[in-house]
Amino acid sequence: MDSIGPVGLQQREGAPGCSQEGLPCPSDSSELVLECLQQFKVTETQLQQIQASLLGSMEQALRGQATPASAVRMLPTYVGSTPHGTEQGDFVVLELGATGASLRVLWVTLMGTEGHRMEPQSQEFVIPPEVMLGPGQQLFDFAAHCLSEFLDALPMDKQGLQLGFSFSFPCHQTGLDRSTLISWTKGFRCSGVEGHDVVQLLRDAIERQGAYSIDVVAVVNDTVGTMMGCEPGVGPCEIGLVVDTGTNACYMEEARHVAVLDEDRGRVCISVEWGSFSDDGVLGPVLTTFDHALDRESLNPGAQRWFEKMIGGLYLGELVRLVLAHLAQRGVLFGGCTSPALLSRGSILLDHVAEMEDPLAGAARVHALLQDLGLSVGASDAELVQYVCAAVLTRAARLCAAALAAVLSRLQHSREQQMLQIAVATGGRVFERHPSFLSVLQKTVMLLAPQCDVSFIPSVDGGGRGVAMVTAVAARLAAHRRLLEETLAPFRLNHNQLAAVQAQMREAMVKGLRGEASSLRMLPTYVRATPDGTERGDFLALDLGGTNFRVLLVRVTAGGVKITSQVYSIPEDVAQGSGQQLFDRIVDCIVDFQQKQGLSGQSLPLGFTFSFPCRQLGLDQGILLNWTKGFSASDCEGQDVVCLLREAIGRRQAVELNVVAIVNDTVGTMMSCGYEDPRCEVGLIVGTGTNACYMEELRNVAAVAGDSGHMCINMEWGAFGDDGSLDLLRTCFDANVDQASINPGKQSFEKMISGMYLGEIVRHILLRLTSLGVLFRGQQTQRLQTRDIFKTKFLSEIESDSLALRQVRAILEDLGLPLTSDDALMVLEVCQAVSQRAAQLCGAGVAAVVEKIRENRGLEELTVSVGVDGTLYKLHPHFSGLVAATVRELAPRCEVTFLQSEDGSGKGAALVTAVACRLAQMARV
Ligand code: 0WK
Ligand code: BGC
Ligand code: BGC
Repeated sequence: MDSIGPVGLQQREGAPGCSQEGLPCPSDSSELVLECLQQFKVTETQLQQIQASLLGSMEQALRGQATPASAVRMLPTYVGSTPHGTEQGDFVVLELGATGASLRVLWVTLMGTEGHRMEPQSQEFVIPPEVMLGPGQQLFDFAAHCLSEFLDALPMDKQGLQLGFSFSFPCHQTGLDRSTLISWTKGFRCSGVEGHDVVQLLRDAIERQGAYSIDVVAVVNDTVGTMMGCEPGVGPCEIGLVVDTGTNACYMEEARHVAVLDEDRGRVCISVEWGSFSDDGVLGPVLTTFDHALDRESLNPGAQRWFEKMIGGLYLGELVRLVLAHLAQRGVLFGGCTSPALLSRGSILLDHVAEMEDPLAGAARVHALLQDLGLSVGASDAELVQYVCAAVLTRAARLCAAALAAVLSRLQHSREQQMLQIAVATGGRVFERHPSFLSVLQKTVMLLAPQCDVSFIPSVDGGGRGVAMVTAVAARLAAHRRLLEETLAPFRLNHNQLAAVQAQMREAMVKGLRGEASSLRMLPTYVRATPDGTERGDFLALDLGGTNFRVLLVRVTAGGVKITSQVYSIPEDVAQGSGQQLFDRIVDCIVDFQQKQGLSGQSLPLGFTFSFPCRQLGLDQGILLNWTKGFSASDCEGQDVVCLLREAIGRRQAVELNVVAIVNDTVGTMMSCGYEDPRCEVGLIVGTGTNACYMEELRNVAAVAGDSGHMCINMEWGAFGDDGSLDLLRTCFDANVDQASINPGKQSFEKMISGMYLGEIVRHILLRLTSLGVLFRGQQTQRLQTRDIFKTKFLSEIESDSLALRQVRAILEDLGLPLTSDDALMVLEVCQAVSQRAAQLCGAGVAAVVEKIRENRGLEELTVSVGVDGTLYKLHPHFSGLVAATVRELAPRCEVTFLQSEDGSGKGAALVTAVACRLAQMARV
């Protein structure tokens, strides 16, 4: 294979185009040809060096380390799996760039696993040179024209056409249907395309053509189409190798090794783009003067791409021509005579080389072809010319083998496999036309990658079927994305919808304050002022209604507030048991706390944060209107809970407690933050439940006598919309959650916002998307059918920016959900949609409150602070930011500061108690 033998030569002195040098004798000619072709000989060592350097460049690019221009690009293709064989449907495929100056349109019918294989229908269109070098719009219009010409001729129904675009140039893909051209190769150089999304350019051209509505759902590199087109029976090909006008390969890489993708599971197809490999260090020694000459006159001189220019079919013919011209000018061939054709670029094409190289018909063809080039072919010329063809071809095949061996080594690395058995799908006319190319390639690969058992599977239709496979997958994913968008659309609230919620809430506030029918009860709390800093003393505080029940000792001194607290649990059976049981449990905890804090026997003033709707008749009187948040203890609703507590204390011997105040957690939170910031006049809770309170003008509070001063109003906005005013926004998922709750029809606003419900809303959406086949391959799992299995805290975890998709998958897998990376992405989007709606609705509520305060005071601008507490608000990565943004949008004349309460509302309850004690003190003196 390495040795190239000599044959006889003719002589002609002084004729134009003939060399003036003395003509060598025949035997010398063949020596001279051999000497000339020597430089096309690439040694095994050189091939191993090229293999190693290419492998190094591949791994550098995978790690996302900036690689010099002359390296491979390693471009992710968003193809994550080899075909399942389940793909079905009719697809149009447009191939541009694989075979140089022609494009091909195919109609491919995939029959899935059951059906037999249908032969694609196709048509090839030659691209005029001025189109390959002209404005990009012209090229894409030409493509759209060919598409409609092809479809016109087809008898099929052409509704809902889905197209896969095989675009064989280096592109940065950001999705299966989004791909930006990096740079043209292979004789193309249209303007206005590099740096642009070629799918959009094709969509625009099809639109301009206006003949057919075609949905371009996928763009694929030809190597990927070749790999995906591999006959399923043969076993999945995991490498796609193309040698046509250009050359390139793709392969299935472990996703975790691709730095630009935050994936840790599964595989992704990488387009190596080895055409741009030009490491002078290892390629310099094998580059010939002919390669340099070819590069100088190429469309992209110096663009390096040495590798492609030594292997790609667009260049092989030219290399042969340059060698023949050189040998002719040296008098070694064709009697030392050249011809204008021999001296003109591109006169020897890939097909010519294939014909001339053909061991059977070759010699005769050589004569015919060279005569067509105006050359007089001597006896030995034909054989010498075949040597030249074989030398150029052999080098190309061996270099290609070195590159393929690099990919095989990479696969051995990434799969930690010593022995690798793999199938390579091959495509391109160099394979089809030059039988020796594959055999040289195979032999050289066995030499360079002896531990790899490689089978070469010629692609049957140039990858058209493979592109249709990818298009089928893309179509399925696009359909899933559409179903996801349709499902989540009702959660995407626009400005007008939010402004409507704000206005409806404002209206409900006014009606509630007037005591008219309203879903907002607007309950007076008998807290008339926020703390003024003069409060002092030790106070006990209870905090019931959130995630945890807490007992606190609050010491208020001149130096500030010192809190000692203990968290106790309220088991569900107690929260949903008898009222007596619940309040006895509360007193047990108090006694336990007093013992631990050495307070036994002391009767400290006690403030009771009771986070449920209570109609207060005074600071220490609160009639429970109805339970919320999973509480339903009997014999409490309609009762004064302060009495219930005192009765429980009474039932417990030797316990003295002085219950001074009952406050809602919103009020406690406002007071607690108001102690630090006197502008804090609003309290907001977004935790298990949600609610808000604010300082209203007493004159506006019909239920309480007096026209001056303020009264803190507990809005109980959780119930907003219970009158149906939110029905336009409520989704079927909200209805599912409401029906399954222990208080259906109640707390509508709360059930769209708060932590007790968001996880359930997400779970119901996931169930729907699974039933639509969009998620988890349509497999409903027992786990996902389980109530409350999807905790709201998962939303906070899944949506945290620092969490890579893989961690999202880990959370979901712990839930026993069989998911793919696309599934994880969709679950993330579902969580985002649900939490975003919750935050926006909450923001619309706060905007209504601060605007009310501003207008109450007839102010142009209002500066106010809002004290906030609640696990969802505090832990969710984006919730607080979205609330603030919505308030800025809906209440632009209010400067609102959100203060996260550090000590919870227990401190606030103690401060309310302290104020009450101070006022009582003053009243006594
Ligand atoms: C902490 C407060 C408490 C309130 C709770 C709400 O001290 O009064 O009820 O926040 O948040 P959750 O615990 O329901 O998330
Ligand atoms: C392109 C590749 C393509 C190869 C084979 C090269 O010029 O950069 O994207 O796969 O040709 O067609
Ligand atoms: C209760 C409110 C409470 C809110 C936050 C709601 O369910 O009705 O009273 O403020 O939860 O805890």
